[in-house]
Amino acid sequence: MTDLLAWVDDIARLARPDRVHWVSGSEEEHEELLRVLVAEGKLEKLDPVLRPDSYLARSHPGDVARTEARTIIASAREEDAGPTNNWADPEEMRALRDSLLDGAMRGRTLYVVPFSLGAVGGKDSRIGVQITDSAYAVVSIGVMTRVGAPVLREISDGAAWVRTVHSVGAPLEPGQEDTAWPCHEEKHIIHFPETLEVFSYGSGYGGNAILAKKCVALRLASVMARDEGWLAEHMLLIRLVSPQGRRYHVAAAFPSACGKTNLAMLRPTLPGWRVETLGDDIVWMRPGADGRMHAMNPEAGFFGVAPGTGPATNASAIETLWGRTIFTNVARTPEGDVWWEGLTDTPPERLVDWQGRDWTPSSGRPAAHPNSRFTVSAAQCPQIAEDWEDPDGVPLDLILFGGRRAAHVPLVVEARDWAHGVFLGATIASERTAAAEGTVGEVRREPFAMLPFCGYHLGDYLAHWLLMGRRMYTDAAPRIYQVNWFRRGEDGRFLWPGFGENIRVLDWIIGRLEGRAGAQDSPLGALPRPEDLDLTGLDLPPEDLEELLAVDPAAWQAEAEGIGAFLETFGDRLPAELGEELASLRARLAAAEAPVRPDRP
Ligand code: GTP
Ligand code: SPV
Ligand code: MN
Repeated sequence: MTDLLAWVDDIARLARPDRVHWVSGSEEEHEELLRVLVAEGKLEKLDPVLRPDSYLARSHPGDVARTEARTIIASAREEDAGPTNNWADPEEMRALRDSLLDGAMRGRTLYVVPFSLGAVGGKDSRIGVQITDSAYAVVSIGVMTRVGAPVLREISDGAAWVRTVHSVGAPLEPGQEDTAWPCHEEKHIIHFPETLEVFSYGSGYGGNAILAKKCVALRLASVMARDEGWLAEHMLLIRLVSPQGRRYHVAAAFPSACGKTNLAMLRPTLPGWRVETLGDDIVWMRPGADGRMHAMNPEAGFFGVAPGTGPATNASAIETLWGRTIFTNVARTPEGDVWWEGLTDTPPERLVDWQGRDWTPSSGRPAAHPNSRFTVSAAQCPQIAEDWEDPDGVPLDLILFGGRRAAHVPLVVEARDWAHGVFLGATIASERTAAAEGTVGEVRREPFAMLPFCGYHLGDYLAHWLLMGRRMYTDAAPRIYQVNWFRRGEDGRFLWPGFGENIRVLDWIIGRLEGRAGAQDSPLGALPRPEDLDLTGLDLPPEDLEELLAVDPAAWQAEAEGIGAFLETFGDRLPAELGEELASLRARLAAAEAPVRPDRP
């Protein structure tokens, strides 16, 4: 506790805020912060009948997503950050931090936010403290994690904790008027993996500002997990209940804005199936004494993508957002409710867009920002599992890897074993989305959906995954599959209906686990023949289905080249098993002369 007091004192002396506020985590405090944010013009209160206790924030147009180019792993040795991370010298970064923090909080309040990832006191939970000068960040952290007095008690009882400092970098001179979204053009998201510290400067948005999320629960936690023998992953977590009442626990890694929240809240279209939500973005898992992998969601809320979320695609999310929600960068209706592309088929005639400008359907620009988000407590999800906060977590049966791929990658592929599954995870590629700055649509490798989130050398990370496989009994380890909901036809439309219909793929996978579903082999791994999928009631043209299940060896030879070039960047840190997996993929592709087409029924 004296450590904590001394640290807060040090930062306060440097940043020179007007006042220091220790966040208690009480409901009254949360309400008061929201009230102040409204009074300061930083949040707009939505209509209390249409959207009770809900708020809208509009960000600065230059601060709308994670800034990967400004995200740094400042490990002592450059090679420990690996080829996929930006590295900088930790001593230089400490000096930069001190110079940026100098007077950075003048005219503002310094909030001290103790947070717990996982239930407070849970055996696998982790504690951190975020210092921030953004009240918006404070209320967001309060939704996304467990915060306040109970966490402080853990710290005073001697629990270890990680130090994170966040400043929007916009001090106020006496008499200077504040802006609705203070931030700084210059942004730095700096991680110190050896000392488990984060310093974030200049941005108020999402993972740049809610440091418990990507900075701690993934980048720092992946380092802790490597050292302690567990895994910190960018995954959703669900319980799938079959028509026979059998329960399966499924984790799935898809890159940002590639379908985790949607799969986490799946409403199956096949009768008898049920999905219970456990988490939508981050999973911590560890091999247990029973030889199985045990998984838990360290978060307490959802920071979900708004566009595309509608009653037909994700009815559960829509119900979750009934009220008590903070929306950021969505559009507002004249009645004081929210709107975004995909919420309804036809847009309202008039809106105020995410930048506060008048908008009509003929404006020729989206009303909501493509990376607009909702922040809401997980407890509000109508299908949340009743034991979602259980610190023991759940035993994992299945792991899915996926990305957004318009071409080549089939709907689903089965891994032969753990090493092959790790190869599938390692070689996932995906079209870039608006969740981070960069060119939307460009295909890049996103191993394990962790490219921007692994806090150490990705080659070592792949070796760690292989090691975790050896920490489980072979028959008890989760089975691994690769999926792709985003295959497109030549005309650009999605070939697979997705969303609730994804249960048909899960049904096949569970059928494989239960030994009742058929498959055919392909150079990539086993995949279903058309007759192996339950397509009852689905109006899917046979030629689309054929395309979804086809493997084109020529295209895949080119893909294998790309995979080879990517894996080579890991040099001697690439585990030999993955080189062997690639060689065996190439051999299987060479042996398959004609395109592998599923046998027609
Ligand atoms: P992050 O919060 O950034 O990590 O994103 P996420 O992986 O949780 O993605 P999310 O579920 O929010 O989906 C992102 C976008 O993809 C939304 O616009 C969804 O409507 C869309 N989407 C999700 N699932 C599917 C699907 O099965 N098919 C299609 N076509 N689109 C989908
Ligand atoms: C993601 O980009 O994967 C997110 C949003 O979940 S953020 O928290 O901003 O990283
Ligand atoms: Mn995410």
